[in-house]
Amino acid sequence: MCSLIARVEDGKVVRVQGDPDHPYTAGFACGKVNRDADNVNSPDRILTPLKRSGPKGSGQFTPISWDEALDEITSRWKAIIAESGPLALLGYAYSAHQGLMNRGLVNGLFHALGTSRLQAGTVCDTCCETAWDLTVGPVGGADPESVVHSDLVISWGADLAATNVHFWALVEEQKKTRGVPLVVIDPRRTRSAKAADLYLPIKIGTDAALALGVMHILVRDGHANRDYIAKCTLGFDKVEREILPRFTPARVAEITGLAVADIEKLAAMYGRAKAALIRLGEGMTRLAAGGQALRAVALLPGVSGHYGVKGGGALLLTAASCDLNYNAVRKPSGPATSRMVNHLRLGEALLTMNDPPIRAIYISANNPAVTCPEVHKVKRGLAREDLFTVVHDPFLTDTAKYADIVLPAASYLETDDLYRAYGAYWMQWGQKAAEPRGEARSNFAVAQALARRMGLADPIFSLAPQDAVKELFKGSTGPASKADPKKLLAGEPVRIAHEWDGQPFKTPSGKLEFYSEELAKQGLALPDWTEDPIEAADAEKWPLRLLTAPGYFQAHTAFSGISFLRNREGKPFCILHPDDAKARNLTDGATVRLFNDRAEVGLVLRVSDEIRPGVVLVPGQRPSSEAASGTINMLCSDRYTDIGEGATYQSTFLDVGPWPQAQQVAAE
Ligand SMILES: Nc1nc2c(c(=O)[nH]1)N[C@H]1C(S)=C(S)[C@@H](COP(=O)(O)OP(=O)(O)OC[C@H]3O[C@@H](n4cnc5c(=O)[nH]c(N)nc54)[C@H](O)[C@@H]3O)O[C@H]1N2
Ligand SMILES: Nc1nc2c(c(=O)[nH]1)N[C@H]1C(S)=C(S)[C@@H](COP(=O)(O)OP(=O)(O)OC[C@H]3O[C@@H](n4cnc5c(=O)[nH]c(N)nc54)[C@H](O)[C@@H]3O)O[C@H]1N2
Ligand SMILES: [Mo]
Repeated sequence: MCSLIARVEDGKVVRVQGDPDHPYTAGFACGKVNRDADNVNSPDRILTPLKRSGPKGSGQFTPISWDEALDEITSRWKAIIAESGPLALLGYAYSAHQGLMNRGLVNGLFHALGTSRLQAGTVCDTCCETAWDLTVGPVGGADPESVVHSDLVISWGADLAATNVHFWALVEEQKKTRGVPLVVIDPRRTRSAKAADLYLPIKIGTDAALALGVMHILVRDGHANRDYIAKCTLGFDKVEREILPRFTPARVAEITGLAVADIEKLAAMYGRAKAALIRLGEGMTRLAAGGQALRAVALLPGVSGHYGVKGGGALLLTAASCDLNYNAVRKPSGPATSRMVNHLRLGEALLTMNDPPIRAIYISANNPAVTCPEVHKVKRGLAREDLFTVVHDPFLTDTAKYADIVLPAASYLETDDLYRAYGAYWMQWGQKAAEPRGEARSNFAVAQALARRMGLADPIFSLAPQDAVKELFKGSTGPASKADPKKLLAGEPVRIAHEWDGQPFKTPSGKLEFYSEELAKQGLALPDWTEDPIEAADAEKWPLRLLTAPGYFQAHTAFSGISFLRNREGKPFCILHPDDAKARNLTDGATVRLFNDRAEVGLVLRVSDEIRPGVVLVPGQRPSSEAASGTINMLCSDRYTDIGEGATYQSTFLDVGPWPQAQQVAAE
């Protein structure tokens, strides 16, 4: 999203700052991006291709040339394809900080080769996105800039001050200048929550119950917008009859851990508002019933009719509204369908997939040895002697340590790309600010080099980025298609919001779907909240539940090459409520052991009442070398969410105790 200015001296990026001329981001860049010069210049950058010279995972490598690296990769791939077919290859490429071209063309390479395909993003947003698509349709939500018309803002499971800073600035301005109230619904008293007029410290995984409770009260108090419901929604009558009677304020209070008075207050504020804007976060969907949670909240503005009012409605993502010709880059050629590998089940795929087994993997812009659930399975898979692994990354990550060949990646400041925000309606061409350090190469360049050596003739693999980007606009529709290529390539930001005419619905019925034919097939026809039986059984066994939230000074592991930010974030830590710490005789600052049936990890303890008792918060995911021991995803299962086959980090139950080796670690 951010529009940035990079200062370059003698070919070296010396400073990155926000571009004051951008209409939305307006000169602001967050504390992480402000340090991106340190990321580009980090002493930890890999500067040449590397070949493994020790056991897998040991991190022992010797430098080789690009020609040697590319020759080895393509000769191995050709041999594997000849013996086992292209499905034995897996391209496992994700997003990091890249735009549409650097991310897209790596996928394009594997699409054209006809390999096994990555069902990408299940680690992140497929649950919330699929739930949104099945409810509202594959369309963008409310424009965050419409908040200037809102009379109530609800941040529902999003820590805006951390993950949506530009919108946060606008929200704060509305609060200050127009007195627009802010409600925050989050199990953690986040920085955003501290600024709220009403903060609801909801129990993890109970948002559907709260949303249905608010609907119950709206109906009870005559605040349901019957005209809007009749005109623009499908199946509300069934919800009203079969579901809402069960969600009385008293029962919702019991489920959510909130006070009846607070639930009533939220419903009254929402019922009175003329244009309430709900900013939906992804955090609440990373658990077993995450899809139903997202869906219930996304339905709320249908009951009040706020979807039809400028400044009202709900926003999860904006990306779906940008109708570029993505296939030009992502799917230049190759079979229409192929074998799929779920992003979050990498370990499972590497260990058990057959006919053919995965014999080669190419990992790019992703650090699954830290960020995937069942991390130990991922590592066991990557340790397979018969697996040929290539990792393309600017850093020697936990994952790269398992590679046979490591390729040095350029950062976003060292490559041309087209960036489209997913939380606002803007896109922009970001030109290369400096040449890549050492011998680093962009994803785009490496995909092209590999494609040529593999004999792929698609023109996209020989176009310069400035020409390739034009392919994205061929046959595109909507506001993005109207961008003037000259201005775009000159770096002018392009606004891609559609003309506002109420929230569009692109479901099968063309309406907001309270009842979903598609979801009926899996027994989820209507929004509902029920206790998940596996979670309930785990909760019997383990006293604490895991809450994950973003690291304030880290984003996953991508900024771990910046020592300033590493230090600001502190050593990998967990947070326990004072009551839980006391009951276990644990004190602030001690190294503690987090454990369940799956594994144990060692983190520093912080004691704070920013969470409820019964919860252990572990912000971010940190490289194993930074913690006393391990990474948090060793404790998380690779079970799927109810909708969208997403990750369920927060369906993790565990306990915390003293770290037996604490003294030893301190001595070291
Ligand atoms: N417990 C828990 N686990 C989670 C989450 C959670 O909330 N809790 N969140 C999940 C979510 S939302 C996500 S998106 C995933 C993120 O998971 P990952 O995508 O694995 O995230 P990063 O650690 O940022 O890894 C990105 C890698 O890309 C590299 N990189 C940066 N720029 C470039 C480039 O231009 N080219 C190449 N080739 N590489 C580059 C970085 O150095 C880094 O190693 O984690 C998921 N894991
Ligand atoms: N600083 C920083 N910024 C980031 C990232 C980062 O790691 N660090 N990651 C980036 C990525 S890849 C993504 S996908 C986005 C995600 O950004 P968001 O969509 O904002 O999602 P999360 O940050 O995962 O979670 C948001 C909030 O949900 C809360 N939450 C957890 N469980 C529940 C629940 O059951 N109910 C409710 N109501 N709330 C709950 C958490 O406490 C957290 O405050 O952020 C991006 N921005
Ligand atoms: Mo994400």
